[in-house]
Amino acid sequence: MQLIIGNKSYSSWSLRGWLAVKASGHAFEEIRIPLRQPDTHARIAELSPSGKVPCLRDHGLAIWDSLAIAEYLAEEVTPLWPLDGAARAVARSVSAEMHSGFTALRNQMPMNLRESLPGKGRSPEVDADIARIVAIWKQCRAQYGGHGRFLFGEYCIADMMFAPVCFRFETYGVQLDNGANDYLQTMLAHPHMQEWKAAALAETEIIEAYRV
Ligand SMILES: N[C@@H](CCC(=O)N[C@@H](CS)C(=O)NCC(=O)O)C(=O)O
Repeated sequence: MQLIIGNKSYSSWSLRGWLAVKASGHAFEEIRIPLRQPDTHARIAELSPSGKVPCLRDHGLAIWDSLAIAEYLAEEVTPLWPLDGAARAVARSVSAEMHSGFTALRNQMPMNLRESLPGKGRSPEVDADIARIVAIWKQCRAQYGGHGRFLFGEYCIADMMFAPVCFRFETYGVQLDNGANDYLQTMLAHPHMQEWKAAALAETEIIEAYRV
């Protein structure tokens, strides 16, 4: 199994796909292609049908787009989604909402693990995105979290979809109340998040487009 990803400092979509493969327990080869370089497009296009990362390659099959990668892995590793049907439906809903929305937050607070930018990137639109994310986190944990500390109790794909937001909140110093902050700290302490961050901190490329 191979996973094609971008820079760990900047590629939020890659993070989601990478977390899903890590959670699946599969051994995999990581192919890291730095973004926004003269050869980036050609290198990704050779391996990924969409020309974007992440892309998973397994037994000759290419699976692209972070959510499709997570779904592919979830078909064989049941615990990647909540076992309860109602919880699973809501987990899929918030994952899809994250996947297709939050444009202001995405654009104005790009993921950037190697910088500390407290207070930057804020606007009324970003604040509305943050408020919606906090509401999702609280509602999921209150309704489906049980005794676990993740959105649906056990760590699942929904948490992976919000993982880049967690790094963004850390970089941009977004202040959260206790309930939301407890979830943020739970995510930031997850061993896979720590592993990704350590590798990001060891990167050296600087991409201006991801700096605000
Ligand atoms: N919806 C896609 C988005 C993938 C995406 O936009 N990836 C960016 C990097 S984070 C990319 O590959 N860009 C290509 C480039 O910069 O050349 C997913 O979930 O995987």
